[in-house]
Amino acid sequence: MKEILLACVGKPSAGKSSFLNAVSDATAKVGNYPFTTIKPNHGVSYVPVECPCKKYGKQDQCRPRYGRCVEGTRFVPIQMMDVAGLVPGASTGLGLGNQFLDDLRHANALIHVVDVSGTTDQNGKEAEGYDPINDINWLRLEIHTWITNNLLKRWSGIVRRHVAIKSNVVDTLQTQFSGYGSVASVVQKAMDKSGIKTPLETWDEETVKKVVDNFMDVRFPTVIALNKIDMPDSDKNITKIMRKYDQNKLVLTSALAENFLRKIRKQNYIKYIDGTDIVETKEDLPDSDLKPMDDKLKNRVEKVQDLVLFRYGSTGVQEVLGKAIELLGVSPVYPVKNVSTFSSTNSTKPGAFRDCILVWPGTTVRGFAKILHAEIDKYYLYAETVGNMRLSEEAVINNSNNVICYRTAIAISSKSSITNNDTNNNTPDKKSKK
Ligand SMILES: Nc1nc2c(ncn2[C@@H]2O[C@H](COP(=O)(O)OP(=O)(O)O)[C@@H](O)[C@H]2O)c(=O)[nH]1
Ligand SMILES: [Mg+2]
Repeated sequence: MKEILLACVGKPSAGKSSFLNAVSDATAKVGNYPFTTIKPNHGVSYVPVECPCKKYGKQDQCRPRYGRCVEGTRFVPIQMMDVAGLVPGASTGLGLGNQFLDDLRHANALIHVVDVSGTTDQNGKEAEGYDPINDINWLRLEIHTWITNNLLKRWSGIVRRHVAIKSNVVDTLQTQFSGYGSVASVVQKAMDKSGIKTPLETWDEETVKKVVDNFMDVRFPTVIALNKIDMPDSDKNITKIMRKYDQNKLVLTSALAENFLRKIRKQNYIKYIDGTDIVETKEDLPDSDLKPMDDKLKNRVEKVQDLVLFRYGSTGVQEVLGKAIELLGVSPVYPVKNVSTFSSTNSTKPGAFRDCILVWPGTTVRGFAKILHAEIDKYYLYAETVGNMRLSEEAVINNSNNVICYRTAIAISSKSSITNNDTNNNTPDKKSKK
């Protein structure tokens, strides 16, 4: 499938590369100075979703083709991008300028990594008592200015054409916004949200800005990761920000703590369960094969526990991805060839719930057939879910019908399954238009 792409944005030294390291396999370069990562860096991460293997007692047989499943929590691959070098003034060419903004066009959602410690200024230079609220504001403003300027530059031409061809507002705007990976339904939502009813040819600059504001909300859902919560001054900044912003979009993180825990877990000093505050050492598990730690390392672990794990419950990095998926509204679907064994083949070969695909909200049973394979759509007979219950073609896929088996008029070779079909249309760009 075409993976979901999340873009990590934020000022230099906010902790983007560290965050990416903490959630992915790719090794983004880490450094304490601006522009470490000149080229946008793509990596793979895994988002946790509920796997039906638990509900149906198939945990032992659950064999994800991609990602993994840990006791009923399925980790589904998504793509992450490091958008480095975004500084105030980027929309007018400062820093590495528009190049970074252009990268955003491919992202489904943004993760704004904010240094909540107040120890770096808006350019990532060392500072004291800097207010991170500035960063939340200027970054949004840069993206806003970038989109607005692109629009205003051509405004008179846009209006002339709009009037000449008697177009409607959504179509006219969609023509302009398609470059940002938008579709008509996104523009429609943005217009509904903005409540603007006046004809486009009468809009002033303020109205255009309002439209862009709403477009941004719909097109680029953003999770704000308040990073560096382990640092001394973070507390008071967190309280301030929590009061001011939608808490539903805020997550507290320490990328540093997560990377540290992962590192010493790999070195076999601790057992650590991602996304929790559970860290066990040789002292906790004397019979385990864990290595004993010296006092220095012990102290560091205790510090991470005191400053991060016990105070906030986890390092927060997993939660950021979960939140992004939640904001996008995507949900997992599990196509199977047998609704009793949940296997992907018609044989009795073990291996349940091999495939898991994230789909956009509103995806129907028939729509998903198309996403899986053109031939399944072409030779479609019917679809069924657990208990051999038939599903209507128009049924919207949800948590209770997301294990789906398709019956087709001819056998569709398992070789031509979803897994090697990259040309499917499971992107928001092709979402059904209103
Ligand atoms: N204390 C602390 N430092 C962090 C954290 N995350 C990143 N850093 C440090 O901040 C600096 C910049 O991090 P980096 O990931 O290179 O930032 P980027 O420029 O946004 O990619 C490095 O020295 C990191 O070790 C964190 O959660 N806590
Ligand atoms: Mg970086």
